[in-house]
Amino acid sequence: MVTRQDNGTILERQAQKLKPPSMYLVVLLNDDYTPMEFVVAIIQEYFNKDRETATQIMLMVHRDGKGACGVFPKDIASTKVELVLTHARKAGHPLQCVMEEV
Ligand code: TYC
Repeated sequence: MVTRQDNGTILERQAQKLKPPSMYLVVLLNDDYTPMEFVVAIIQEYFNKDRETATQIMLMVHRDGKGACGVFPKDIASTKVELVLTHARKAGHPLQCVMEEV
């Protein structure tokens, strides 16, 4: 952004610094072993979806190989990925969950 002031260059740098933080999609990946019901429960618990929406997302992942559960700032996305993976491993399922910069 260019402004009509003597110190235009400085103002331009400030505008760049103030751009909003990147957002990240949290994405579930399909596999052949994790039970559908487990995935639905994960989506409800960690992404605050109702049962119907969670089922639709799970079926999309099952059909297309991957599906987004939500978009969050970096630290929140990262925490959700860790919580989902920890929950899945404790239950003995190979469910994969990743984050992608939007
Ligand atoms: N494909 C799995 C099955 O048939 C279900 C599944 C859905 C697994 C979504 C992972 O992220 C996933 N049991």
